[in-house]
Amino acid sequence: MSSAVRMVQDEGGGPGVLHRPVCRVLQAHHAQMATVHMRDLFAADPARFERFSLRVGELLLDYSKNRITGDTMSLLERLAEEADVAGWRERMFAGDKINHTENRAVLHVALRNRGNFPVKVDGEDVMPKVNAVIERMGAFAERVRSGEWRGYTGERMTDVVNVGIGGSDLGPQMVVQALKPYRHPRLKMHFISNVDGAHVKEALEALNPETTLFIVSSKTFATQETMTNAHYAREWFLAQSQATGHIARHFVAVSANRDAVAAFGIDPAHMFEFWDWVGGRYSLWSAIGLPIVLVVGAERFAELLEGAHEMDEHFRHAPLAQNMPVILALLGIWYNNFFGAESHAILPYDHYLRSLPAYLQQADMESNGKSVDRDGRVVDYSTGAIVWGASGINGQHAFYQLLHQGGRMIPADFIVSVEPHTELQAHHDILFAHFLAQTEALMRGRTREETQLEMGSPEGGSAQTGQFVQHKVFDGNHPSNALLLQKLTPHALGMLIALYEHKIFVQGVIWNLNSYDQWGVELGKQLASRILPELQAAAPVTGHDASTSALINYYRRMRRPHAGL
Ligand code: G6Q
Repeated sequence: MSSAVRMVQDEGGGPGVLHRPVCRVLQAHHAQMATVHMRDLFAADPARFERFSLRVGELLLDYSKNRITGDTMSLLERLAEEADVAGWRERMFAGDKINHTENRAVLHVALRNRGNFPVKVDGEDVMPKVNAVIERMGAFAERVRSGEWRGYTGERMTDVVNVGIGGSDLGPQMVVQALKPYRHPRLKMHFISNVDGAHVKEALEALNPETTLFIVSSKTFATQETMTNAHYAREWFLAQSQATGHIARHFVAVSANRDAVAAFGIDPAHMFEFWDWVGGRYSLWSAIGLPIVLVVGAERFAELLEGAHEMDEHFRHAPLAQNMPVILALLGIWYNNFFGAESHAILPYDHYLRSLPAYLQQADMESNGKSVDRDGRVVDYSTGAIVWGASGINGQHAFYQLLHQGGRMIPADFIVSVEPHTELQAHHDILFAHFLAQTEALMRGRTREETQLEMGSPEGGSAQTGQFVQHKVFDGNHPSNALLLQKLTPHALGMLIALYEHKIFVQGVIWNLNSYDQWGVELGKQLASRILPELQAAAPVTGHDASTSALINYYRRMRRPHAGL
């Protein structure tokens, strides 16, 4: 095992929850389990699926294809207990400022609190303002959807452009894509995030300013990429409409910064508010979800919130041993900290969920990609996994080779719906068969004997000498979870996203991290603001390392002359 993979140390001494006594026991248990093959676990226990699967509403989790026994799960549950997952969970739901480095509560759960029970921040119940914004979003969306809201020439809106990045882009984009079957027939949704001018240019090329509505989505209203694109969009719009007075009908804002919205020229009456206790990557349930409401309507958005709330209730009240987010989190800890797995794959077998891996990549890696614990100490165990993935069925023809025979442990979540959105049942059966085949192959593998037998068969080509047998052997024993949705409805999607949010929360608690700040994104921003004027400077630049200075000077020499210089 490379030293870069920091697992629980034999000799404790360092800080952190992974030095709890139960970790020693887990480590000893890992030593036993390391050589156990799941094939044998299944052979020994016909009830393994019943034992290691769990249903919450329309979501089924089969976690039987993991390298676990009942003992593994009991020990991991003890770890969750010792780390006080239950206590931290209550602190989050109660509005405590668990994001201590920013002195903020973490209350995305309040945004979908469909029970409407009071949630207090600094003694104030936030529910009235949460409900008021949801209502305003619904009313506004209805006006746009019905065609009552008209552009400056009296036309109905046909296109909505969300200008935002990171948490103000990935969530709504993923959900709008996932819920495409529920979309409004007239409104087309576009997302502009990249400050590469090609993104905004290409997106606007096909649009008509008279029928385009812009949502400038930025919590801070100061993000350089978003503001650059928003200003460009404003110029593009004004180039045709000619009057700043028309902006009011074509630009709305989603932000926590009223003054900056007004300074941009958007009427604060057309601003949808959210609050500092909503983290960017947890914000799709807030006004940041406005594109979702516009595309699928207020009722469907409410269903999305209700699904998330159902998962919140499950997470809050189910015992740890039958708690879906807790189970997923503990399995992740098991592989990360005891087997040394470095990454985790998200593999949706659903065309509409193809952006889920990118969404979860931010949710997870920005939350738990940290190595300083809540008490400011550098940890000596590994934390957030590298989350990656893509549409599973396409992945089979691309990167699955490495999953099967690359020799690494890469735990994977397979996500699939029982009922498709199209009437193409034959397609869906094929998709479903492949999902099952992959999880079975990863788990079982194919032994040398089985391979030989197959190669000796007429299909396998008996003429072959057998020198390639080893190439066709699959070790198997690769863990995977299967998450089955009945159908990809707004409700099921809400449950699924909340499931992962809480999984991330639990892992953060066990690793003793603050999952809700993101200091790691700051340094690059700071340096970019220094470098930007240097790119346009008249004299050669020094003062960076030799590489950075040389690259700046190369760019200065080689770029097109700037019109403004
Ligand atoms: C998410 C992060 C980050 C943020 C973007 C956009 O948790 O904080 O992705 O959402 O940087 O920020 P603004 O909404 O302030 O533009």
